[in-house]
Amino acid sequence: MSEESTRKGLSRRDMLGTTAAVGAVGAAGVAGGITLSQTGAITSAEAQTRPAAQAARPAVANKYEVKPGELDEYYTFFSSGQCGEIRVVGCPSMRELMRIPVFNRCSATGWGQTNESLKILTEGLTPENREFLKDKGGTYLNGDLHHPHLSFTDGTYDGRYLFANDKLNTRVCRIRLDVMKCDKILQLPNQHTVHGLRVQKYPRTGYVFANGEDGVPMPNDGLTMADPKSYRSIFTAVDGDSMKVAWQIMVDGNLDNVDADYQGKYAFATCYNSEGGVTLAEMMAKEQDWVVIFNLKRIEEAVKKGEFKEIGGVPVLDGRAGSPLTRYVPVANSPHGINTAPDGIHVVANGKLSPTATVFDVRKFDDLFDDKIKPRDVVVAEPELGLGPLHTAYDGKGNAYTTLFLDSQVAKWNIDLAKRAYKGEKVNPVLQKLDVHYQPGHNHTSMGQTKEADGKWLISLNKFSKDRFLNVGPLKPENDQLIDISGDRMVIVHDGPSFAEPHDATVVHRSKINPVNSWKRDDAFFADAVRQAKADGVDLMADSKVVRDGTKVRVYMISSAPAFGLDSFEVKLGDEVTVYVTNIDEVEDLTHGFAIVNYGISMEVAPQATASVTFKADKPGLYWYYCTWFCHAMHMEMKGRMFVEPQAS
Ligand code: CUK
Ligand code: CUA
Repeated sequence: MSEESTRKGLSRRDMLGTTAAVGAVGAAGVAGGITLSQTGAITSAEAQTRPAAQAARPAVANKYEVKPGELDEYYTFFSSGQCGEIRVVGCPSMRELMRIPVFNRCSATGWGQTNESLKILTEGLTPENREFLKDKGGTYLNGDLHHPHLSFTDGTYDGRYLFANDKLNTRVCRIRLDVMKCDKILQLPNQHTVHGLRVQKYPRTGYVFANGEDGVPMPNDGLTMADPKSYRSIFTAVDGDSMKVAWQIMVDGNLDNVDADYQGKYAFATCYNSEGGVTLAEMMAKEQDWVVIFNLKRIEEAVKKGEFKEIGGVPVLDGRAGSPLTRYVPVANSPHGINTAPDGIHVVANGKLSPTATVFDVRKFDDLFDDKIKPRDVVVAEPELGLGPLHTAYDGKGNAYTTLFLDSQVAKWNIDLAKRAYKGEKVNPVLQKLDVHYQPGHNHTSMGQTKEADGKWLISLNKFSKDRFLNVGPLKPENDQLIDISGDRMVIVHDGPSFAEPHDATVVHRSKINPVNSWKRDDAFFADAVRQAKADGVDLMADSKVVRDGTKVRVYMISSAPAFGLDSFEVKLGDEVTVYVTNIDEVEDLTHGFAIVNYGISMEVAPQATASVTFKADKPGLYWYYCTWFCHAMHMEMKGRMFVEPQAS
């Protein structure tokens, strides 16, 4: 079967008439071992060698050098895939500005160790997994963060939140953009993995849509697991304000990527496994899969009327074939990304195993749900773009940019020309193909996922960097290439290596984001610490003292460069110790850290924040604690001693 698919892939390439230098580079066995990837050589529709390409380079229209001290025009929020964090990168400099730990453990900030982060990492777990993790530290230590998307109001970013998925442990996170910290993590019941994640664009977010990629039995208790016919894939709408599941809906097939319209009426997802297969061969068997469209108003009404089953504590509706809540539109084999254009009308599903993209007109969806037209009648174009179309971005000027994974190219094409070609006119919608290096997955334009797409920058997130950077051994970085799209031709202006992996990104104009410089004392992030201090009669901003409560010891100290409020403190063997550090410095950028040597404790305390950590004092002796964040000329001296008395209390 996989040999057959290889032949299929190659014949598609031959059919397209591109020059395939097969196997020269890139026999990396991607796409789950399909040898299709062997076509991932340096090939070009422009048939250029690299020096020639440089000679033929059109003038760059955009300024892309950001001099020392100058600020970038855009924030780029990169997911980090299997690293489990968010990375904030400036565009166009592509300088990394910050990392926001989410599903990973972070040595620098103590994310995954501080009480404040552990609360966020544990409170949203499902009951079964809370039980499962009971003796494993209470939470997962890893994740696979694919899709970072900002909250919308009225079709554009409102600067409140960023949402992202964890494909590994079926979670959705929310990041507050005022402090650039994660404040909520929700694990979805009934569902197995969250892959595609997008948000409601209108009137606001609103819903966060989360695709369950793989089907499992419901309930997944081991009693019926051998029969794939009992597996169900689930689509979830999370309420982005409360971070609770609003509703779930069961579908046929599986769910890959998702997007929503600009009218607040529909969400739509690609399905590459309409077969319900459990092996590669089975999943690729049919020539056609589909896009499933969700009618949000009808779903909300059905929830109101009680037309659901409550499973795992949430309402689950049935959206399988024949349901009034969904429609299934057939598209060519194994579609992947689905992207709504800034015109608010067109939606593109990218073919992956088909060299085409399928363009829908959302204005036709009402008629489809009223059964006035047939599913395929919502399709208005199906341009042939090249091999392995995965994701599409837009410039707001009617053009689309689709990544071609197998061809290692970006295809620029015009939506209107594609529609005319679909109607039979002899026009070629493809305007340019640009080599990228190599094997692009997602791509993103500046503001391109909003109605304010500005057509200035395109970032291609390439899965392979191969020879583009100094060799760092068998494990190589990926390559995010910055492309100037402001002129008629796309021009690559920057290569940016990044470690596993720049999976997806959102490029946001800086005017949309307004982070603070220091924490507000009434912030919910450390409200528990404030509450406990109050109960102990401690003023967190002024007092440094030890409060004993049986075998529980609470150590409160302020930090003010270059000293902690306590030069030492004493506990007894076996005590449960909680250290609360409050950074009373108000100076911008003056972060302290608190770490205890050989106790494995380390955390960040940003200006005006309180951070806390709880541990068992189960090792007697003297342990120095010190400040990990360089804060002062006397930073090395910012330390103290923890005495753990050998006699238990
Ligand atoms: S999916 Cu990976 S390239 Cu997770 Cu966004 Cu398309
Ligand atoms: Cu405080 Cu270094």
